[in-house]
Amino acid sequence: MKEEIEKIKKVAIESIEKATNAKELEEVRVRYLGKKGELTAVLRGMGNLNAEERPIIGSLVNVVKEELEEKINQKEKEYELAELNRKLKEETIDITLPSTKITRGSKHPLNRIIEEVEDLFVSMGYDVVSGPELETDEYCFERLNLPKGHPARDMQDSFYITSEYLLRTQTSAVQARTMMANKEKTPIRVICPGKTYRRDDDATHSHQFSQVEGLVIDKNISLADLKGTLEVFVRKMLGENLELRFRPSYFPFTEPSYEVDVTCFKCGGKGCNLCKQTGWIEVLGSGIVHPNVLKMNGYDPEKYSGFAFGTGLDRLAMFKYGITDIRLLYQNDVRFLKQFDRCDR
Ligand code: 2NM
Repeated sequence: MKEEIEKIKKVAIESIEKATNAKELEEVRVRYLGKKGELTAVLRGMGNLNAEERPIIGSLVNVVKEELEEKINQKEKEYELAELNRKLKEETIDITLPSTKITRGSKHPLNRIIEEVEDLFVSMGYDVVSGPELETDEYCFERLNLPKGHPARDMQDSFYITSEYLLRTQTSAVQARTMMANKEKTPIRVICPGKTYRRDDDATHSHQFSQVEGLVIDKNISLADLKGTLEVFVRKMLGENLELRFRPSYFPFTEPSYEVDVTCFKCGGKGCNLCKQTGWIEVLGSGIVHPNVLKMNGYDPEKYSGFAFGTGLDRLAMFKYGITDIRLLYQNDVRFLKQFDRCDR
């Protein structure tokens, strides 16, 4: 019996050593230590032994079992370690390699300007409103005191779609819509930024350009309100120390009307090529809303008054960022756009 056990042990150890993978090792485990295994069979056959031999053989089988188990476990660990080493070797990544660059877009200079203007006016209690780019003759001209036959309505200067519809030539149409929608509700404080269209195309004019117009209507609105507002606007956008000059002008929708000049921010007013030696640069149109405009859009000019202003956002962006050709703002050439990647705002 003893020899039989020693023989099983010897063969088992050989099988363990010969096993080349986890599957073979498992087969060895089942064959010798499993429920139907060879050593288990020896334990079962112990019924034939006498009382003296029984504990000796029993403990021998158990010792052999433990020994084999340990050997199998050890070999199993070796496999695991080898597998781990294989994986570590195969799956290494070179963390010193340069990473794939994520190319990031940048905010368009015009959108920077629009957001800056919006933030400023919202901080002064204005709403930002928008309207259709395809406008009717009625809102683009008629309700803004530009009757039929007015030179600004010339077919040569605008993109007419039909005799009634055209691409808006200025955003004032949105303000006429705002007045009509509110009908004597006051105050109205709005700015309307947006795209506008005219038949023009050179280094300083694009067929599509961007404007912002502002409108305030309330009781007792005066020129002083207009001046103060535009001073804040111009100084916040172009420089705190700049002076404004209000030059009498003419717009059909305002009376009186002013063009607003600002101290040349390049030469400080001394005269240079940018200001054509005048020391001033024209930046805004403005005025007191014409009584006809108030009347036509639902406000009694005896009770209410208002001011309005408008400016080109393209020109503002060009001044601010030193852009010399307006068309660059609309060509979306990444070599141009990339340069605004690191602007502080
Ligand atoms: C400008 C200049 C002057 C203006 C007028 C109006 C409205 F709706 F009240 F009639 N909106 N915008 C206005 C006035 C626009 O742009 C150069």
